[in-house]
Amino acid sequence: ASLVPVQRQDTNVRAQEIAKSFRGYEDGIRKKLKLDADNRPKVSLWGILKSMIGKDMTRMTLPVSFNEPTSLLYRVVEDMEYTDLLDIAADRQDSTERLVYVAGFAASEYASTIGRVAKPFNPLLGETYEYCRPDLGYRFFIEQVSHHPPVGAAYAESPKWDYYGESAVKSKFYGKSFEFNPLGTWFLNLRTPDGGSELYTWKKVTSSVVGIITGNPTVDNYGPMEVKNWTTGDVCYLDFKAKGWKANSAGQVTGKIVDAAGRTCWSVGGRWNDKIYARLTPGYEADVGAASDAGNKNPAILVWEAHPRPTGIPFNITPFVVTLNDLPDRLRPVLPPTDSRLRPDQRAMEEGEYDFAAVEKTRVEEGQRARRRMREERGEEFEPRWFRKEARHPVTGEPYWLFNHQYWKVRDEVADGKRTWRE
Ligand code: CLR
Repeated sequence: ASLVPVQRQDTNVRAQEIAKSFRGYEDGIRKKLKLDADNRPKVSLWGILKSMIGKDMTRMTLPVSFNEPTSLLYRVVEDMEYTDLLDIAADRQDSTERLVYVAGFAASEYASTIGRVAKPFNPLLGETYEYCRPDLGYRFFIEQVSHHPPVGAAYAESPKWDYYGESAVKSKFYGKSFEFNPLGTWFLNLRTPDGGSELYTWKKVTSSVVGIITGNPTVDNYGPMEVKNWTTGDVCYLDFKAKGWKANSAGQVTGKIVDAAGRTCWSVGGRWNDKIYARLTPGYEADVGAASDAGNKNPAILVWEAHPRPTGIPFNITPFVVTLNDLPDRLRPVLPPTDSRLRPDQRAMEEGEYDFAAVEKTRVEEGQRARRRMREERGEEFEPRWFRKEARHPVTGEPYWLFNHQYWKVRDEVADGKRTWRE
């Protein structure tokens, strides 16, 4: 018998497999954009939007100066900024403690929304994006599988976990606010220290832009979130509170973890724009936060803390987002022609060439319409290349996008010079 614990054997094999995809990322992450300041023309959001009440964002034509140099695909990868929480979760012996960190991860996905009142580019049908982090040990892949409504299907892999799901957002402009309601479920497969694995799911809360009429637009995130461990039956209930009138009311999150027997074990609290704490509260629920903690025998533990947000990065993006649209010379030859990094309009936007970005955006979107007409003439339906819609998830029973696991295999062969992406 081997002395290596089961999970360690398995994680080593996975780590080696994933590391094959790191070819092209040898130069490390990008620290800076070419541009020092974005100089976008300042236009009033309300001036443009007031005639569009009741519409959803996909039906609006907005000047390109309302865009940021990201796309809806990039906005999904942004969720991967704090995957260290998933690595921590995977190493915990106790399932409720694992849930503390998984829930912390789910809440961390909102930190980067602050100050980002700008429209990401709409991905083209069949557009793909890959993102590897050799330093953090994961690879991520997403494909735009539907255009109307826009849907992206994603699959991320790390030695100790897989994270997958669909990003489909219903949006509506109400005048007072612009609401973004994510519909898809996110799935997390976590490999536990005993060699087993657990399935967690959650759905995203609502994002909204408020303060449009008063000329001070800000992003808020609010609503209930249920992070469920389907394997053990533990559930974390989080409540993202809508921002009130008080200046310091933004970002509040409270919640609790209840085990399969219905017993509360942890209380959770903090802010999605700052820190999340948890406190062991067996059989009861309590306030959590550094301040409420003096003299408590179960002090709150800091679960998550937002990375610093240096000012002065163009478009108000985060340092993590700066790394996304990077196209190092070594990566270019292994990317498929569908990769977002090759989109000329997004590249032009990032480099401050707004007029050129607008021209290129129109051009690539016309190409997309031509391809659709061609399919219609031939009586063909678009089929995603890397995902397939399944009617029932084996555990939760809901429809979901099944990754065919071919992308990274094909990429390896392309990198070895054995084939091209088109074959
Ligand atoms: C929320 C989390 C989801 C993915 C997602 C999709 C659409 C995003 C939304 C998130 C956050 C808010 C968002 C929205 C698209 C446009 C909107 C970025 C990331 C901004 C704030 C709207 C700006 C106003 C325009 C009219 C200029 O998993």
